[in-house]
Amino acid sequence: MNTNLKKETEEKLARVIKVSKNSYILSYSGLEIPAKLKGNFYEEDAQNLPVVGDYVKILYNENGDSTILSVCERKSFLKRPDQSKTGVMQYMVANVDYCFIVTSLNEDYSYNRIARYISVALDGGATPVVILTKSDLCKNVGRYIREVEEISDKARVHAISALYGIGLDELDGYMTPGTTICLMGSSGAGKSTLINALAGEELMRTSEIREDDDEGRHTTTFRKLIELKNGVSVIDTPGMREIGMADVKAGIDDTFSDILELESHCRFSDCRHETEPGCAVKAAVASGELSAERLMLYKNLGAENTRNYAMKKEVSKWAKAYKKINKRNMWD
Ligand SMILES: Nc1nc2c(ncn2[C@@H]2O[C@H](COP(=O)(O)OP(=O)(O)OP(=O)(O)O)[C@@H](O)[C@H]2O)c(=O)[nH]1
Ligand SMILES: [Mg+2]
Repeated sequence: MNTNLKKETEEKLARVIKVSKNSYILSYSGLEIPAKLKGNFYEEDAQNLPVVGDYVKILYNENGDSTILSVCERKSFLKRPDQSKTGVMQYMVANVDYCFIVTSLNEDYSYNRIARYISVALDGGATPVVILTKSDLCKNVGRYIREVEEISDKARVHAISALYGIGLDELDGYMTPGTTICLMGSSGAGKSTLINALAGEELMRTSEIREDDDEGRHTTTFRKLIELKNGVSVIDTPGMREIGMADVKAGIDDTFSDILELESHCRFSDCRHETEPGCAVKAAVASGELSAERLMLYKNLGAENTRNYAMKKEVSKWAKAYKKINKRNMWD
């Protein structure tokens, strides 16, 4: 009797491995356990709700749902605007050390998209690592590696073939116990195949890219944290069609720090690098030091970020007001 009482009242630490609507699966003491949020969470902003990778304080219940009491401070936190472009944010993962940006070396490869993922990872406090997959299908791997290296000096890059085991040893350095790695990228890029190769066993389902149909084309359909036998945690995520910019200005600036450095030499501190005299950025483009495409990408991502961020702020203002009205009505 007394032991049961102790179990119900003592706070324990667990980690979120899966989220589906209002229910959670946690890793606790070597077990996968179901959990629900404590009632007061419903007054919180969406960004304060638990996401995959979060450490949470719980009341453990061995007979059913445990209760999540609070979310521990996050070491990193990755977010993007929801694809519906309504200003709602999607909070993806927390406490990730490395964000593997998985891109296959075929038509999936996009300089623009990689720059977006790098900005999101840097903004959220994770180290971006670009993994160019399916190197067995590509004849000029070196050219792609050099191009990715030019996107940002903050990102690392590796070319691999999970199918033939090429380049996987380059990833050994990330595989230290206690490390958390999340994998992000388009559907079919090879995220789950890479996890299986790193794990040395078939943990995740993988499949050929399907054409868009009513059932969608994703093989992985939800985010999940998997604890590998070597003590590394990996988070598999469903393929993303696009990665928008919102509330990640610091990450964009970090990715394009070379342009920021040039900006600091412009005559006017609010220079927009258009027609202003004494513009160091335009001068760098003219001399060939900076490519016009790179400058355009920096400007476009910044403008998109400002637009989406303004929408996000508006939406959270309305969400707060809505919650307040609902609460008042409850007591009326
Ligand atoms: N040739 C080649 N094919 C690969 C390689 N890695 C993955 N594939 C193939 O690519 C297809 C898609 O791989 P998945 O691992 O399911 O892709 P995913 O990124 O997890 O896709 P979603 O779960 O839909 O987001 C499968 O048919 C894999 O066999 C590789 O290194 N070389
Ligand atoms: Mg997958």
